[in-house]
Amino acid sequence: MSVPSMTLFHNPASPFVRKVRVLLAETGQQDRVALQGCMPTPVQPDAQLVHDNPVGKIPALRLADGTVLHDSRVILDYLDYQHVGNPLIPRDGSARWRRLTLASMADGMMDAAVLVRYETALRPPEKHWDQWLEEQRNKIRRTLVELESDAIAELASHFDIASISVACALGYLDFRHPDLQWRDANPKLAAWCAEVSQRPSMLQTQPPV
Ligand code: 99T
Repeated sequence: MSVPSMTLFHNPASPFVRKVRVLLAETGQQDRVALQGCMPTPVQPDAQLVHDNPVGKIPALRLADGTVLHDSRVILDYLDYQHVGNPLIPRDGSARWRRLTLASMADGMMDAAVLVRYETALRPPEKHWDQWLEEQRNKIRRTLVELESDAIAELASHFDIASISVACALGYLDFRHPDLQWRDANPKLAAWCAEVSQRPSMLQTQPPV
């Protein structure tokens, strides 16, 4: 076991942080990172985090030399260069752009799902903007439909940046938005999710119950 040389600002509820932790586990780098808990929200920034990341979002990763990396996409890219196994982000060719685009679809679902969470959990009910909420949910629904119809075989082919990102997005929907019942319209995605959720990296990083 090595002494951690990096610090990850994290919260177990965050699907963006979970992507980082899954990649660390999948590439055998968990021991290199110490976890520093924080719970920033758009209305309650974390002072220490804001010092390191002016945008005030997690994940942020402080390296041994004090450099701070963010956001999750940058951190994943960095960490994927820090191990000797097969890269989890293809380095070039069409695979790179396709896998990153699938990952971006997952990030888009996470963004929409987190915004819905903030609107419903942090804003007084009388101020909720129903049309805005519904269109955020529609972003998620449309993306799920495309993954279900076009991307299952690609996701199932290997567990990399694309699969990690989609798995973490689906885990977040289960955690914060079970009311969306995303499995009903997406049975192939549901079956794939059930399988990859059993990976040690996914089990170790499950959001709190
Ligand atoms: O918006 C804020 O001020 C604080 N929010 C965050 O730090 C969220 C935590 S998820 N992180 C992001 O939105 C990161 C997005 C960025 N593009 C990335 O890293 O990829 C918390 C979810 C929850 O508590 O339910």
